[in-house]
Amino acid sequence: MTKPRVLSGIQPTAGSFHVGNYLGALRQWVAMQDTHDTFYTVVDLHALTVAPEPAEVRERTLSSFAQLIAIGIDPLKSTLFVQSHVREHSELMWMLACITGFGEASRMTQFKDKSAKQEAASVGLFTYPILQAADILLYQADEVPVGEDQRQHLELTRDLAGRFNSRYGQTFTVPKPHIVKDTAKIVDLQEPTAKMSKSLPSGCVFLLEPLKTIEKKIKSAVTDSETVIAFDPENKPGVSNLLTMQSAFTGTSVEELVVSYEGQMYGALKKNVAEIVVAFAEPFQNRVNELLNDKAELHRLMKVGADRATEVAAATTVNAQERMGLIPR
Ligand code: ATP
Ligand code: LTN
Repeated sequence: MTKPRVLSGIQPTAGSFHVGNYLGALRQWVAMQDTHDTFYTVVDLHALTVAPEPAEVRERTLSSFAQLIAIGIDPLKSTLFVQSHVREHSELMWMLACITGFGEASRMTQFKDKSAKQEAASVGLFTYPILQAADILLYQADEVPVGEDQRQHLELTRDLAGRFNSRYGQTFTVPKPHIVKDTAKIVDLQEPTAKMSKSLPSGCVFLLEPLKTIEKKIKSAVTDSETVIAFDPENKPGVSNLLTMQSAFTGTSVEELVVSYEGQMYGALKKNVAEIVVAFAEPFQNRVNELLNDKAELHRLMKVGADRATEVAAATTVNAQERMGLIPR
């Protein structure tokens, strides 16, 4: 039996991954390695959409690659690669752009949010979801593990795959999102109505920040004016978020945790969550440093991944080109 294929990507847009990325998506990436044929990519082309400094792109791409390995992505089990190393991503994107409606692309809420925050949004930011569709369709992925915020991009990917298949003949697998409900949205520690995000750093726990800072951020998390530890994301978003985090890191269900906290105050919950996250971050940080100290080995692993990814991506691209009427070289 062949295993179902998985593809997912993460942008190298911050110096460090955060707890939301880990619990919402990356944890699933690690788990799926045993049950799926997994392709994971650091999407550096996507990072260019907001015109970052070149030195920053380089450094963050290397660091993201190292962080993925440190988190548990095994380059022997998974095809782990840098997006720009496989030129087919850009090539397929163009073909998909030509079957995407302008109005359809204009409805993407992440573009609306991100462009509203910028002085001048690029065309690249606008076409970002089409590049994402190419990432996924090149590998004939069956499933795409992501957080809730990516659902609309997955819907577009499915529409494009279906449209291409019906217009030009069966070419692409139509992928499904793999969104784990319980941790699909980790909220900000200071503003529990917003998702935890690197753009709100004060309420975001970065896995590579000093352990003392991690502890401090969690211990000063916003809760509410009650005193009972209960799970109620509507009315007690801060407390519920901490319970979700503890449950996800330890495997103990939220219900069991709530029972175990009976009679205790918020301070106890914060102290435990801080300890648990620090215990996770410490060995993670050591491993990332080790990996970043051996750049030659990192580059070797990048090449292994890129070679393996290219084999699959090139076959899909040639097929799609022929179907659209482009003459093979
Ligand atoms: P930004 O800070 O610009 O919103 P980000 O921190 O969300 O970006 P991405 O690279 O967009 O980082 O996300 C990587 C993965 O992590 C995606 O699959 C996304 O769905 C998931 N993710 C990000 N933030 C959260 C969160 N707060 N809760 C759950 N999953 C999340
Ligand atoms: N848009 C995603 C990152 C991303 C991705 C992908 C996720 C780019 N290509 C392919 C899954 C599959 C994000 O912002 N988190």
